[in-house]
Amino acid sequence: MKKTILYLLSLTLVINTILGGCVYNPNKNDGFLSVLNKNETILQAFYWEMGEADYPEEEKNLWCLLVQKAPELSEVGFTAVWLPPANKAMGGKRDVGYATYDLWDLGEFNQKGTVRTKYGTKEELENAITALHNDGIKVYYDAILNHRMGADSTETVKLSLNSPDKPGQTILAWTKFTFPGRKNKYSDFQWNWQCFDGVDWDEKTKTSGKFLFEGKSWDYTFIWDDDYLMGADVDYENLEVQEDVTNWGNWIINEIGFDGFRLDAVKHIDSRFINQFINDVQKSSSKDFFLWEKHGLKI
Ligand SMILES: [Ca+2]
Ligand SMILES: [Ca+2]
Ligand SMILES: [Ca+2]
Repeated sequence: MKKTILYLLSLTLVINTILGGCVYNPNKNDGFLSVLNKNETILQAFYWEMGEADYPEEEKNLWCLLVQKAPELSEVGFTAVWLPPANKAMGGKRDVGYATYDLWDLGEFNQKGTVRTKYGTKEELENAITALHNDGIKVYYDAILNHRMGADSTETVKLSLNSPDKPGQTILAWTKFTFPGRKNKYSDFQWNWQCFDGVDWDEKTKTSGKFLFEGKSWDYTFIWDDDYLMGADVDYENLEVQEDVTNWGNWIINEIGFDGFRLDAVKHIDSRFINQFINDVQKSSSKDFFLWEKHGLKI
């Protein structure tokens, strides 16, 4: 067996037992957790490392590597791969992908100083999905929906009297996302402070805190008052936000070809929206798509 495959195997998250109780199948009428077929095995096809200096040469282009390795992955028994967040993130091509900037940019537009993401271009990603499917392997998207980072510009925003920090004061928040490189392709929705509940940074005074915007309230989460995690926290009570993110989910499954999602930080996202997102995306597709959250899906 080749060295690279051994290396990938060493990174494998074999979830037969780990995830036994954490899988949600929206097609099940009972709505309860279902258990994976015991022969299903997911490969976590990436690891967390910032920068490029220490990345092995052959793994600098993950999407291309997966095209090459698809037959071997199938041969050794993997039935699915968990890919890293494939969208453009704040740190451009050095970003592992969790600092979501633009969900609609899968390495296609010159944004954040690069067209490609850390893992390659959109075309290379689509080639990887095709190759993996051809070898009978399903492909899951690591969806980072809780927050946005790397806004294109700031806005002056008044804080709620209920804000944990600086109640009633005004801050300068990084909340304006216009995606100038994408030029409204796929979606013409542009984000401003009203798409968020709050942020953790005041650019005016260069201070950090937990800032809740005026007229906003933290979303309803599984654990009370657990909405805020980091960055510009998305307001899933905003109907336009709901529509754009749901459209994106439909696109990822039906146009790009993914077979499911790993939902990042789902306990920090409005539970009502997550339920609706799952149901809407499932309704849009004939696939029985797959969902999980690393620490247990709480919906
Ligand atoms: Ca809210
Ligand atoms: Ca949140
Ligand atoms: Ca929120």
